[in-house]
Amino acid sequence: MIDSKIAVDADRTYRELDELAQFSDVPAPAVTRIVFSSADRAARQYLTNLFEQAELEVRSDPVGNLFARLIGSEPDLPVVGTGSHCDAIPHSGRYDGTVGVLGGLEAIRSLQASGFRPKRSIEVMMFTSEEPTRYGIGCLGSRLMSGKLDPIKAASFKDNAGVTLEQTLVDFGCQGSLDQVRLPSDYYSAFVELHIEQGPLLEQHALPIGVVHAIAAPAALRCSFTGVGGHAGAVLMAGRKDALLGASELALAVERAALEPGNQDTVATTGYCKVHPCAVNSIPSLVELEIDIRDIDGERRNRVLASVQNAAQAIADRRELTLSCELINADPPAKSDAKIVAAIQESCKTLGLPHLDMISRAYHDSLFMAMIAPVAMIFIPCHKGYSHRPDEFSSVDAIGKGVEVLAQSLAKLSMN
Ligand code: HGY
Ligand code: MN
Ligand code: MN
Repeated sequence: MIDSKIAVDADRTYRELDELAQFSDVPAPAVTRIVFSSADRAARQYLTNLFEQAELEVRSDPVGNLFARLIGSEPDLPVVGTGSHCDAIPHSGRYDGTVGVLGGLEAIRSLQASGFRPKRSIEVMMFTSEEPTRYGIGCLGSRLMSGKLDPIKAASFKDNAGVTLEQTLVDFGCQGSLDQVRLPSDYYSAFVELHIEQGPLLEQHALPIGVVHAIAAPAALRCSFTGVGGHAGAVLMAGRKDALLGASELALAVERAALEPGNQDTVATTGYCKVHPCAVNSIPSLVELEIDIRDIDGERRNRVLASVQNAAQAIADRRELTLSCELINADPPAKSDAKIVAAIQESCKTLGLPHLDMISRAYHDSLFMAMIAPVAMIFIPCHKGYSHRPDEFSSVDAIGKGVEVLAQSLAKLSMN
């Protein structure tokens, strides 16, 4: 039987979140921690030290996913997993992802301290490269674990400096080849991810816990327009082929395409724009955009995707620009598993914590873990829903409650 009050040390976790935030390429309160950067390397070492201090069995795989396991009484059974990511997009916050890694560790430590011995081993993970910053595609580590990303294709991914993932992994000291990352489908019996909501609903409803029933379907496009460069003063307006004007029209077309279905669950963003040669007195000859399109309804998302691709071609034709349009990813939405949802809801009840049943508009590694295991997510409130911003904030109380629910849920699932 599980003790209803497993003592979680939320203050310790909060301190660790602040310590982890120091590993950043920008000054606090912002955090920038791009995968395989020196800040990422320092963060990984920090986490490994904490995992080892907790006497967990620690390993990393060829793409740098970290695993820390509390061995159960029946160690050969499929494992109960938890975890999230620690990479952070430029100028973002300290709680996105990290709450799921350090919160998962704290849940395990609190179970250990309570004397609870799981039947199934419980494992906390840190996924490599959940953010798309370096390679343009999110969830690199969990995609490879789920078998949804071809390891040969992944090895050839290049960053903005033109360095392949394969070379970066060698330089970073990762061992093995990417085809060894894929997990067997019975590796996990359950996977539960704790994460800040990255939306305002829990705070608006003054509720401490969200139980996630589905994760929206993300898609990303890379579109580049090639025009004709030239002197900003000497080239007359007539006949110009300005690549940035084509890109600007496309960004507005992306907004129109997202609004057209008239459903709040359809969102699209042009978050990346690279202009060449990027000089005030030179006509842009090449502009590259990255476009993010999501919806909880996969079909509706695909219609928006198609309309953006059509708009891009029409703009290129009308402005006599050359278009290249690459689909980076178009993933299906994920549904949580009813059993895992029930375990989380029961844990909330045991702890007397009201919860909100909700969907996740952000994607998470659970989107891909859902392809190889029954998953669900636990959300905690963050201030005004702010995320991917330096003023991202979640309180020690909110995090403590989330870890308590996680600990109870992991304990339940490890005894099934
Ligand atoms: O973009 C996302 O949804 C996640 O935060 N990477
Ligand atoms: Mn994020
Ligand atoms: Mn995240």
